[in-house]
Amino acid sequence: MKRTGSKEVAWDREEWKAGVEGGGRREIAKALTLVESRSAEDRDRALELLSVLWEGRKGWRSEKIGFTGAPGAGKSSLIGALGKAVAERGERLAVLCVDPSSPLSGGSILGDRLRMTMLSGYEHVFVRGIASGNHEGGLSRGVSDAIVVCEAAGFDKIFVESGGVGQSQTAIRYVVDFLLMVVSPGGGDDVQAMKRGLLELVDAVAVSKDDGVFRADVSRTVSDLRAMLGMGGRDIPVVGCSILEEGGLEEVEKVLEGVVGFDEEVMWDRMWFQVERDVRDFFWRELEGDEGFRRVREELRSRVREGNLYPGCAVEELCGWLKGRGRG
Ligand SMILES: Nc1nc2c(ncn2[C@@H]2O[C@H](COP(=O)(O)OP(=O)(O)OP(=O)(O)O)[C@@H](O)[C@H]2O)c(=O)[nH]1
Ligand SMILES: [Mg+2]
Repeated sequence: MKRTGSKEVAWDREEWKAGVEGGGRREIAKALTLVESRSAEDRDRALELLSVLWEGRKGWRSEKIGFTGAPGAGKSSLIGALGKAVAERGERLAVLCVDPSSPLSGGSILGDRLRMTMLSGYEHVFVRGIASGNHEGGLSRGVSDAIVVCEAAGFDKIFVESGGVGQSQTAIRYVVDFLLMVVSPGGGDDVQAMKRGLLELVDAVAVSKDDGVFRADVSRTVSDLRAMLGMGGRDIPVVGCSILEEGGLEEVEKVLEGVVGFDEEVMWDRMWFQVERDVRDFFWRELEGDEGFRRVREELRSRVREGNLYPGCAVEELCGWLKGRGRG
């Protein structure tokens, strides 16, 4: 494969594979930049690389833990504290921080969002911001690809911090083995999470900032959450913790040990779910690019809005229009 510009870069996927599998920081970073790239040529190469890495997956054993929750909930702080404990035990840790809002920033978004300076001194800890949603496959494809690179690189644990808003809070469900939700005390995060269905997706909840003036709010939030979960018949751990006073961190670690022995079948189902969802999203985006479709959709939407059309009939009409379009 040759590049037609002035800069001709030799592409040797076996060399890249060996680099990633060798676990070198620079090689891993380079591979992550490649899988994030928006260019079509890079995408071809990225998929080649991911495919050869994927062939070796039988030997992988990274535990993948996701951290989700509203902006400012304390995700990064908790990752920093837990990561430090992991690093002190000598385990290799990769931290991926998903930033859907700035797909072009690549690895440079660390700084503000990641308060993980406590991890910077460890040779065997790799921290990186990753862009998502910049090629076919939407939000979590980019994260999945980055995780495959990290798994191939042999990390014992991979922590993934979700973007704090909207879809990105839930999208990581499908790429991790265990999903922890971090909740700020007393701010109504818990109620929001329930309304949005996020509580149904997580494996455990950590209520942050269990220190100083927040302490009473934390214990109230913990019991509210337990009550809410109980009503839904869900019995998942809810623990309070503090980064400031380092309280409750061992409890959180214990909860995360639930990752061991996760269900392989569930993982495969999630992986395939992403494939189908990404294809569905592709078709929907294609449709939205069609002027005729947009016109019909807007017309039906207004009729539903004005009370002149039942939503179920709008489905029938839209599908009928699509079938008819196929016949020209
Ligand atoms: N008192 C106290 N403050 C905390 C604790 N954990 C986090 N904070 C503070 O809460 C704020 C947000 O923490 P982050 O860890 O950046 O939160 P985040 O969820 O990663 O935020 P985004 O990445 O922006 O979504 C910071 O000012 C932290 O210092 C805690 O245990 N106790
Ligand atoms: Mg953060």
